[in-house]
Amino acid sequence: MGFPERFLWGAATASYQIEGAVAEDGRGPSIWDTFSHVPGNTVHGDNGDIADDHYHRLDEDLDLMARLGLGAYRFSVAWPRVQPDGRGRPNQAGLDFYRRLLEGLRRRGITPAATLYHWDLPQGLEDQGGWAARETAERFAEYAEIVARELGEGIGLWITLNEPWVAAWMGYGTGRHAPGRSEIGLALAATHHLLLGHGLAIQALRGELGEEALLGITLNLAPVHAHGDSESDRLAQRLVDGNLNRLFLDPLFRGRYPEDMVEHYREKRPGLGVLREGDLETIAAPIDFLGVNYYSPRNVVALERVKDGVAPAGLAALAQRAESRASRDRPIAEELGAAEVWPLHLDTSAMGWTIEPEALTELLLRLHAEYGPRPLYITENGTAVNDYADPEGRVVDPERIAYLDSHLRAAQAAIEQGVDLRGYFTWSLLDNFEWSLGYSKRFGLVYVEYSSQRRIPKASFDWYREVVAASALPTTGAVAMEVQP
Ligand code: IFM
Repeated sequence: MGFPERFLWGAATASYQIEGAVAEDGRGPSIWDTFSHVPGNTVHGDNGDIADDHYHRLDEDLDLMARLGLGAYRFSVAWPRVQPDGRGRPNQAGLDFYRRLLEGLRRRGITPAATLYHWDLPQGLEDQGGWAARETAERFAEYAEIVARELGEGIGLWITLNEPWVAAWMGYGTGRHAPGRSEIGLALAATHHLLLGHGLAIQALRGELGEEALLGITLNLAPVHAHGDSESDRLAQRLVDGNLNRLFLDPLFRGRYPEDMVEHYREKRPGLGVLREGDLETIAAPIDFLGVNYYSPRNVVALERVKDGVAPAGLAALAQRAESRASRDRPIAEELGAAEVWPLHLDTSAMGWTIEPEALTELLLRLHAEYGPRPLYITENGTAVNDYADPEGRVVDPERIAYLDSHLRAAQAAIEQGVDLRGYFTWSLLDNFEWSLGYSKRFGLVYVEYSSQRRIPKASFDWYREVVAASALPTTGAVAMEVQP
């Protein structure tokens, strides 16, 4: 199976998850430094102080990218390296790190895809209210302008925000992510200010880079499936879809918030009451592509159908599974009258997420039909596996190969039905700091032995290298894998 000509093959990472060097060259503290150092906030008390030590191992990691044959590399710029407390003059030593990265990519013929915000808000801005405050959106646009001016040349794709849903709803709604605040009214205000920050940043980037630059945003999106056809199941499905998908897609592409969401959250303060005249026009400014992060769909029933923690037949509910996402997202779903469930016949990843590749086709077709047609990139897709280095020092991960293979076939099915999908970035190049789950979950094509920082390319690395080289999947469908002795 072939992919369109010039299809961009990539891998993705994010600053706080890999860089380490948190106090070097003038970097200021971010909300994740603060949050991860509070006991109880992360598994094993892990933090990003060292992470993959990528800051000091840049050349080695660039060589891995070249060995993989990547066409593009998606990374994020750490705002607190560029502006240590989120405002004012840029820190040249911090920018120099990204200059070295960009130069290394250029020499290896790899297109940089830069994300401006992947959750490491300067702590100084959080102290002034963070994303719940309008000022943060304005500061973000200034930071975007600095990055465009100082690093702009040679960046192929610009992504303003990564997964604003997670930043707003996990950071300000459930408190399971930094900054650890937990009020739905704040999550709504953060949603609006993140989107406003995106719109203002698009203006700043356009002004600095001109019409040629390719500008977009990355959302975490997923089909939401109702398991049951009662009116209350369907309502639960609509509201969870509204919160996860439409609350972001509608303002970006239709210039308005969905009516059912406005209605449902009317009583929450400050909520969407922070909206001012002209904001929606700013948010809906034209962009060149949408970045889609997809891992797994959501399966829901009406909350009232989960009795004493037990879900209807064929499904499991939270009490029957102690899975990470369930417990982290639960307050959001419950407030919407929904319970997340797991169809028992489906495989799950080491994250406890169901593996349903056909939902990726469904998602891409929906975006094309309801919010497009427009150029799309899958800016993240991948899976966590309980990887380990065997006694011979190899890491063999057939589960990851099967996941990537099936999801790339699902992407291909969408392309064949007319979706303008232009590229695919797997998450992730390297095992890394998985936020509140610390180093307990491994998503990389490259295994990182944290005690020594040794990198071991996994079997999936070799498999992906061949896919990238051929710009095609193996024809058999079965995953053939030879392990080199
Ligand atoms: O590790 C994260 C990433 O930072 C954002 N998208 C999902 C990944 C896996 O949970």
